[in-house]
Amino acid sequence: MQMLLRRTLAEAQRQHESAPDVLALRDVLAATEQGLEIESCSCKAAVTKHTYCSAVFNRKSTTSGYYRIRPRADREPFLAFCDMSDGGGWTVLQRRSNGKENFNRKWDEYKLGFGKFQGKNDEYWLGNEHIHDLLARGENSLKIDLMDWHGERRYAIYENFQLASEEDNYRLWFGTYSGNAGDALSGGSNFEDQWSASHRGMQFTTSDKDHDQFLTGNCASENKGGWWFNRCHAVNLNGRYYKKGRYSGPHDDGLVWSTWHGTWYSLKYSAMKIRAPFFVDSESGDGENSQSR
Ligand SMILES: [Ca+2]
Repeated sequence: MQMLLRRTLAEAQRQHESAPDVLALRDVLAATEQGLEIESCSCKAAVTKHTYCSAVFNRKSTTSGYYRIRPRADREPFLAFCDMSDGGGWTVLQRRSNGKENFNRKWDEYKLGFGKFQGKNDEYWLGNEHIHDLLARGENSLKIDLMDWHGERRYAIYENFQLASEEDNYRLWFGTYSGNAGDALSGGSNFEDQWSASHRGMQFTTSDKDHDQFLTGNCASENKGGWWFNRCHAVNLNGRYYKKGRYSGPHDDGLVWSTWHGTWYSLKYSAMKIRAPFFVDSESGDGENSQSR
């Protein structure tokens, strides 16, 4: 089986087959070599075909929806939304779209994941443990899709997105930025902002587990959601969902991407999604997201 896959992969690469096909084969091969399983299910109506999730992707025949994936053979499979638009092959880690889900939650809920895994716009957090396991499989790019209350869309891509294990409190790492939303994860344009608000190298903080750099308080308590807080943030996609955009209050606790609309504007939509960098190189990243599809 592995021999056959290797041969097929080599053949595909020789013939410059489309990136998704090559990647799919590479993933399947890697999975079988590591003894891992990647399976799919027909759990909900959104899944119309029995196919692999990120492993087997075919732009023409694969449908976005919830698939059961299993990055580690010694752990149970779990549901995640596979975004087959926007170049395809994306595993969605987080989505905000309507404010129906409560994101002001504790460590264990962020660890294991929460939300609704049914409709294509349902809000959820995949879970730090699942995200860590997915990222441990190989290099990944993170793409963040954003939309404001006028329907305008922006995006940010970060290469080499990584998450440490729980022992290191899911410490965040990411590489080079590209996109049109601004490099808010790095904290903003000036040194002072970066010192206080860059999320690079930060551990995850929730209201019940404080690992931020804010010595006299807890950023997650102030900002109503778990995140890789510094002192405190330039980005908080897990903040409060305000239904108008501009908001005010004692803390800038909205769904924030500071380099686009500032910290006192709460966005209408966000999605965090990952895939192998091979895909990103072959696509320019058009800023689209799957929300209207
Ligand atoms: Ca603190």
